[in-house]
Amino acid sequence: MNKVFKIIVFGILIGTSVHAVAQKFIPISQPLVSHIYTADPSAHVFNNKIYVYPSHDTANTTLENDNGDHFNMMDFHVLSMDSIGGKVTDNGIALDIKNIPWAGRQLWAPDAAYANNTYYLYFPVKDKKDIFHIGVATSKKPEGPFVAEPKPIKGSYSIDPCVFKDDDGTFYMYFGGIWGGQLQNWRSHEFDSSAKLCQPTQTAFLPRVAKLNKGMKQFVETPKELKVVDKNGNLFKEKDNDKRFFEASWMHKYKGKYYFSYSTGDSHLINYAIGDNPYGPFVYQGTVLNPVSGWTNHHSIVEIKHKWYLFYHDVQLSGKTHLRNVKVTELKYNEDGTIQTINAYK
Ligand code: FUB
Repeated sequence: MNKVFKIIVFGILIGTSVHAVAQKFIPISQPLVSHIYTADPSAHVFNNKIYVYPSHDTANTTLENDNGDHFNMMDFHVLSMDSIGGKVTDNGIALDIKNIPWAGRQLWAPDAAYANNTYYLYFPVKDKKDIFHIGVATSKKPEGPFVAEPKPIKGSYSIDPCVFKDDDGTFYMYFGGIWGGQLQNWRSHEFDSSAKLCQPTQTAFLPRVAKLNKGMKQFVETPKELKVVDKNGNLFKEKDNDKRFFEASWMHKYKGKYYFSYSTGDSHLINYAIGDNPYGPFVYQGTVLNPVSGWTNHHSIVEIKHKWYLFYHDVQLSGKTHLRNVKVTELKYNEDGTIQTINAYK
């Protein structure tokens, strides 16, 4: 464990917030924009330009709780830039919750994809019964504005979609998140409002994956569990909360291998596991990003002009859990394909 990480963990143990501890250190990168609060950055390169699809955090009076009610977002803005370190453009409102016919509240972390001469924006939002599903909206331009489909994707549930295009052109959606993300309510393919979180010795909840159809607006299969296992092939237990999946799936491919990365939520890490195909199993490798200031940790990993980058967020601008700011830093691989762990503070 490096020094900064040890101190942050110590801070958590003695009850000091991650923010208060991390704030004493110098951030390795600065917010991409500071005129609005942004989080959960899903980055893509479209037409040689970098597009970042973040959540748009807004100030509200909702009290902070474990369900994440204080993350009460109302719209999306797409950010774009020609190069890393270059000028960042906020392209204005790309999709407003009031234009999503089935939406109730809380527009959470989105992702985007390009196919069929169309840009697709995927987003989780609670429906009018307060149940998260994943929706899709389309545009002819990567920055939108996007037009939402009248209903959520059939068979979708929970939060944090990541849409990954494999080399053969097939698209897969990875998704799910426990606690406020409601994955615990979907042990079967029906919502169970009485469902409970796992006990410490039970096998932890697993992320989900489903292949998308050619039209990009439906699954072609019932979502499957994605196995993340240790080096002996064992699934993690809930008590292994510094390793098990919590939310914020991301998939990328490096030298022919599939890298599934995710947030561990209440232990605040971005971890990763490697597999040989899009469905896994994925073997746990370690940590991509140590805890950042704020409670949540959420990321994307993208290749841009032969270098790899980690997009992430912290709360440098506000010091408040639900008012975050997106950032980017370079990500490096070791010769054996493992990822060099990033500390967001010096
Ligand atoms: O932004 C709301 C939620 O916080 C996201 O969906 C999670 O991944 C966490 O970052």
